[in-house]
Amino acid sequence: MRIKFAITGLAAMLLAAGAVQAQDFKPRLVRFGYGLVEDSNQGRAVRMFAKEVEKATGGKMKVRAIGNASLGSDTQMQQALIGGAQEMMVGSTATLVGLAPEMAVWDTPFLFANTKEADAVLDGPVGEKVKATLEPKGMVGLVYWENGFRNLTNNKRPIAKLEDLQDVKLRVMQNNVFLDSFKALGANAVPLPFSELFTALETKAVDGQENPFNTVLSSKFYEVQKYLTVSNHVYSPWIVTVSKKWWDTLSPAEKKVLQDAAIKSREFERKDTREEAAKALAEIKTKGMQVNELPSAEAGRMRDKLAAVNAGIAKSVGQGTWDSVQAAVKQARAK
Ligand code: TF8
Repeated sequence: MRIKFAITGLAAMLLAAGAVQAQDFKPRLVRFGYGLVEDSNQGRAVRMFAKEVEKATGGKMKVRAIGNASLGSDTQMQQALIGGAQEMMVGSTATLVGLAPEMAVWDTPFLFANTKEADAVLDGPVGEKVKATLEPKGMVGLVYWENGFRNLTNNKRPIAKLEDLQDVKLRVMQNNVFLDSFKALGANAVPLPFSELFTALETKAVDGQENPFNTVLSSKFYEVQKYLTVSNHVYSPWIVTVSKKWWDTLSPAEKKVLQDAAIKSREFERKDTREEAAKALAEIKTKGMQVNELPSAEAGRMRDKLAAVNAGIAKSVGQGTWDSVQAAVKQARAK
């Protein structure tokens, strides 16, 4: 009798535990879109995130990683998230500026001197505050990922001084800070979605572009670009976002799984990106690109030219946010 009772009790307990789990995790499909190719730092991190979520939900929540901008450019995917037609994406904060103006603060040229500063500021209170501005717009920001410091490539000439940017038809992200920055530097800046960039370079519709080493490699820009100039002119991050419409249908346990997996993916992604970037320059050279470093005096001249752009960013993100970011950078730099 006793044993039977114990067994029934155990069975009841197991059933109850199962019921809790079934309630916490509904079968769900997460379409997670991104713009780069599958074999890229972006693709690897999305797949890592997918595995984490599936493991944590016992396979209840399935994450389908959809790369190559197959679900659309960054801005198209953002609209799909807002409308609830797509659950998740990762893309540049720069492409969110039209919706969430404060994101423009991350496009400030020469804002961070190194990744330590970037991590501290983005993961700190002001990074959180800027991320939170997405919610009223219909998206929930989970974490920032590293895209990397951006460098110039083009087919006209090595950029050894400010004047070398003159008349270079340079593709920029679809964002006024990038447009204004490169116009101020004398380039002929042309905004284009990333998904159209390779073709634009190949057909010579534009002469050049700017992106981190990792992307120059993964997107094979070396096939259509001759010169690479190490300029590190801006660190403009990626951000992982969720459809707010969909987020609101999730249980607290499901939200926690996504948040925890996002943090794990951030650590994985930054490490992976940095390891790849450290080896990238040598590989870019073997692919035949001619590489030069932008002399620091010339970077300084560029900074001077960008004073008015910086003032414009401060105005559009609000002086409070601008000052908080500057203070956070200063604090990180002092550490
Ligand atoms: C760019 C960005 C891209 C990202 C990516 C498609 O140049 O650096 O890497 O937007 O998510 O557009």
